Amino acid sequence: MKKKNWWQRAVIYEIYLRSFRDSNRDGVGDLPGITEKLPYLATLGVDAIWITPFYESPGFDNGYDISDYETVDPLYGSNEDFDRLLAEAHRLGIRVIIDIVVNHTSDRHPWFLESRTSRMSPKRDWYIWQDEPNNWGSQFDGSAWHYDEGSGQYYLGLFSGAQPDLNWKNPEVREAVYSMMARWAQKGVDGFRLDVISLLAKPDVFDDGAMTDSGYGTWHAQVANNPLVHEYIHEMHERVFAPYSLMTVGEASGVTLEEALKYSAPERKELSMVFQFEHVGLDGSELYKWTHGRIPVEALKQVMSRWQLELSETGWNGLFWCNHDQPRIVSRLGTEGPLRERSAKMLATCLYGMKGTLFLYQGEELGMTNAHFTSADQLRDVECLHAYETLLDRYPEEEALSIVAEKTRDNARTPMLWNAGPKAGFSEGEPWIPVNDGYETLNAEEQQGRSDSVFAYHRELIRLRHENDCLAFGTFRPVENTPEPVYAYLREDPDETLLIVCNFAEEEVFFQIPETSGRKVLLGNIPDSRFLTEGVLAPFEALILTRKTDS
Ligand code: TEU
Repeated sequence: MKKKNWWQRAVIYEIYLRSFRDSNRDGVGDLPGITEKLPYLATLGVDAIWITPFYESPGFDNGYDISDYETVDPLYGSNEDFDRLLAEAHRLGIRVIIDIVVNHTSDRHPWFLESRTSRMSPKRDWYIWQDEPNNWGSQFDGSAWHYDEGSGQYYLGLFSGAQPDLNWKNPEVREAVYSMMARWAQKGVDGFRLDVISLLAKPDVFDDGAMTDSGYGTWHAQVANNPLVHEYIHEMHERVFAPYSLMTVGEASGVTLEEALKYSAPERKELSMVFQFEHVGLDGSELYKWTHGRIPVEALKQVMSRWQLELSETGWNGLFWCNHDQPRIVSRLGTEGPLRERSAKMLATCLYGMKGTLFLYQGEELGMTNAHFTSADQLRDVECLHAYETLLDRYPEEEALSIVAEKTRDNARTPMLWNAGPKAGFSEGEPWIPVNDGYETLNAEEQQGRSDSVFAYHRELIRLRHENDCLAFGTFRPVENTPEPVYAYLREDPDETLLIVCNFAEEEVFFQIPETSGRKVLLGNIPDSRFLTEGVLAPFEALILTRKTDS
């Protein structure tokens, strides 16, 4: 087996802490809840977990607004609970990646409380203050500039007023962040998921941005991937990532291929990889997702192949369909109907077949669907609550609700479905967000007991990623001119070639290519495939076909 970095053939399981498992009946998931479920993850076979923020926070954005980087929020447990979780995970051979938010803090963080006391505060320059706002809008609500009455200036909060942006130009800020990160590394964490890392470097001058429908200008072009960000990340690498051999993945929405290459090329010593969002943004636009749009399969194929071709040899890809900000992939690209499980397996095959580190989001291994919210009082996420208000100005209530229900981040955040018991085994209390319907049949316990479940299929795919060198490191090559719903590509190394074929349609498709000759099935999602014999792909069929090179 080829030995490279552990994370290159890894499957990393994202845990949305609030919704994974509640151990103390308060309706909110917690760290002991994760520890309790580690054996489940060991059975699935994942290499690592990524835990969403558990630090002290007012909870405006569910923890992505940190008020103390070094203390576990009592809602989620204690620092000792974290130590126990880390030790137990390591004992089971599961690495732990923590999610760190250093573009902004909470407005309750002592640094910000100090900064806002006066224009003369020694921490004034730790954040970004101006006498006048420009036209930038924030991600969650209104202007990106927030007035502070006490000191008579505006501060920048690209996401919200509750999340003031740190001033990365200030070396003291960088120093404070690096030493905080190093302390987590000393505890033994194996890596970081770095929230909105592409936004760290702000321009020298804040010009108005192009106006959007929201009535505000955009900041994206001026902020994202500003050249200085690479210097900061390189410095972070020298100070923290290299000394502790950490794996890092930076969230970089809107990142171009060129930029992703800079972040992830090993010789630049920045990050292990980034998350790019082009493929999951195809049903809207980077800046506006509130429509009924669906992801067009043809465009999806183009985008995914391009990232494979241009990044996977010289940099590295972070592969994902789902995370805590995205609606469920089965609802977006598969079906919630009778073929739900088959479509979930097809989507998994498509992604696991690619080259890069694979990120699996809780519940995806069961083929969990969107939540189907039917009233606004079921919604929790700050982003969608604001969007809903805005949509109500434009659409009748029913339409506004149906758009929000389809695209809200809450779709990913409903409780993990553990079993057929009360509240799906998530909590013995009242969950903070409603549990999806249908958990009596769609749950982890049921799937663990069935050899043809989505869970069993993911387990098999994970095993293959670990054992098959070609799947891990083989070169990617798309098969050209396939019928629209068929995505087919090759993975090639000197000993073996793999052909991955996925039918994204709910209909049978006829598809014959010379590349199938001499191949046998390594994995497929239906029992009696007619593909090799007749060139017929069943609805949502997927296959991994192998051919060994003659020696
Ligand atoms: O997300 C950053 C980000 O760009 C998201 O706002 C994304 O565009 C949006 O959710 C898509 O609808 C990160 C975190 O993943 C997210 O949960 C936080 O709310 C955000 O940063 C602020 O910290």
